Amino acid sequence: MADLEDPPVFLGFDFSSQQVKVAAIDGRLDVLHQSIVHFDSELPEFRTQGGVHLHGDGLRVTSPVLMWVKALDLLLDKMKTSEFDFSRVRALSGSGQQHGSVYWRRRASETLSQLDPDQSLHQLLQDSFSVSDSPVWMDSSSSQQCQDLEAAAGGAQRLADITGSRAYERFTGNQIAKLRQTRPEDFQDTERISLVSSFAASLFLGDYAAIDYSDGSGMNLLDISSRTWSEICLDAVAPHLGRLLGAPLPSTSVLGPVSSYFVRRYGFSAGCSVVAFTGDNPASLAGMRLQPGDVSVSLGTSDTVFLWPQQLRPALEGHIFCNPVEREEYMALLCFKNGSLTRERIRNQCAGGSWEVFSAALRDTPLGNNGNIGLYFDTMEITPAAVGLHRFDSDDTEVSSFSARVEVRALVEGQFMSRRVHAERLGYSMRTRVLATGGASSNKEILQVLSDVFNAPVFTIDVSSSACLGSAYRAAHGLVSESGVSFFDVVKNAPEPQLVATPHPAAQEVYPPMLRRYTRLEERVLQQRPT
Ligand code: ADP
Ligand code: XUL
Repeated sequence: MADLEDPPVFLGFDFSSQQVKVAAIDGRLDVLHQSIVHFDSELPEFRTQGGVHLHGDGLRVTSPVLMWVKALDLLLDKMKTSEFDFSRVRALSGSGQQHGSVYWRRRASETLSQLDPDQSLHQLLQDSFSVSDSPVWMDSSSSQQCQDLEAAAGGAQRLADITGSRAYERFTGNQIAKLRQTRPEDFQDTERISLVSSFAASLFLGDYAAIDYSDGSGMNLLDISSRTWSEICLDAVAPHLGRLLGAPLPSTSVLGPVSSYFVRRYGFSAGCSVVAFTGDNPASLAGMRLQPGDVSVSLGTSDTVFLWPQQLRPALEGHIFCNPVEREEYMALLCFKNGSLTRERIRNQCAGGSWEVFSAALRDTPLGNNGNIGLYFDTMEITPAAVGLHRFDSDDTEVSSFSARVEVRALVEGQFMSRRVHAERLGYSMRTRVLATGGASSNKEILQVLSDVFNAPVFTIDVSSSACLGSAYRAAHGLVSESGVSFFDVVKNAPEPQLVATPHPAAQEVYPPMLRRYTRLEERVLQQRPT
C-alpha cells in the first residue's frame, strides 16, 4: 500500500488501432513502467489483421469491441504480474483511435456500475453492446450519409465552418447515421454511444464517460466554436441523438473516481481520479508538447500531421479540432490512411520483410530518387481521395514498376512529399522543427527522408507511444487545471525531444522542384478513374 508520503504516479492508456498500451509516470514525469497488448498476436481468437476486420467490399472496416475489453484485462494483469503498485496512481487518463464508435445496449449502465471484482471485464460485459463490431476510422462506407449531412448543413464549407471538417466517411456522425439506417433494431436497442476514448474511460469510471471536446471534434457533430453539439447536425443524423451522446466536456475535466471494481481487483486507491480520455492524435499533441508553430508527423497505423494553428480557418481539406490542452485553442490535423501498413507491404515485397533491408535501400539511393516518384494508395486514401499505385519516371511518364530499392525510396519520399504539400495547404510554413512520433519513428533512415523532404530538423521523444505519454501528462494536468495551472507548467520539466536527423545540404535544391512535380502528378492521379 502507498502511504501519503509516496510520490504520486499517473497512468496514460492508449487504445489504438493495433494494440492497447499503458505508460506510468511519476511526479517528475519520468516513465516508470510501460506495457502493451497486441491484438493480432495476443488475442488471436478475434481473428483481426492489423486490429481490424475488413468486410467484403473493402469499404466497411470494424473491430470487435470485446477485443478492446479483453485487451484491457490482459494489460492490467500484465501490470499486476510485474508488481506494478496501483495504489500510488493519483489519476489516470487515456486516448483512443479517433472516430470509432461503441454502442452500449440498454441496461449496460447498470452492469457497468456493479462490476464483480472476481470476474474479468470481458466476462462481465459480454452482453453489454448492441453492436459487437464497432466501425473504426479505416471505414469508408458512409459516402451517402456524408452527402446527406453536407446537404442538411448547407454545403461542405458550411459544415466545415460549424464542425471543423467537411463530411468524412470515418467521422462518427456519418457512421451513426449509417448504422441507424442499416441496423435499425440494434440502434433501437442502444442506450448510449461512446467514442473509443470515452468507451475506455467508461470502463474505468463504472459509468458512461463524457465525450471530450477534442475527440468530439472528429464526429462532424460538434460546433467547435460554441463547444456544444450542433442541433442541425444532430437532427440530420438521428432523432434524440443528444441524449445518446451525453453532453460533451472539456478535455481537461476530472470525470470522477475510478470504479470500486479497480480498487478491489487491482488495488487502485479509491481516490484515484479519471480524467477525460481523448483521441490518439490530440493525446499525441500533448505527449509531444506541441507549441504554436511546430509541426508533428505521426507515423503509426495511419500517418497524421498536426499543427497548432494561429487562426481558426476550417477548409475543405484537413480537420480542425478543439485543442486538448488549452481550452480556447485549436489543433489542425491531416490524416493519411496509407501509412505503416503500406510501408510494411513494400518492406515485405521489396526488402524480404526486414526493416534493416528497407532502411539500407533508403541509405543506398540518392535524395530525389533520380527523379522517380511514386504514389502508393493501397486503399482509398483520405488525403487526397485517391486509390491505386502510380509510378512516374523523371519525365513524368507513368511506368509499371521500379526496382526494389527505387520502390522503397519512391514510397517514403512520396509519402513525405504528400505530407508536406498538404500541410502547407493547411497553413504550415515554419521551418523550425518537425516532431516525429508513432511506430515508424524508431527508424532513423525513414526520419532522415522526413528531414530532407521537410528541409527541417526532426526531433523525437524516447517513449513507445506519445499518445500514452500525453495521456499520462493530461492525467497529471487534469488534477490541477481547475485551479488555473496550465498544461505547459505541469510538463515544463519533461525530457526535451531528441534531435534525430538534420536535412542534407542538397535537400533544399532537390526537393522544391520534386514537390512541384508531386503536386502536378497528384492532380493527374486524381483526374484518372480509380484503378
Ligand atoms: P498505432 O497506430 O496502432 O498506435 P504504432 O504507432 O505503434 O501503431 O505503429 C505501428 C507501426 O509501426 C507498425 O505497423 C509498423 O509498420 C511500424 N514500425 C515499427 N517498427 C518499425 C521500423 N523499425 N521501421 C518502420 N516502421 C516500423
Ligand atoms: C485521424 C484518424 C486516425 C485515427 C487512428 O483523423 O482517423 O489517425 O485516429 O490513429
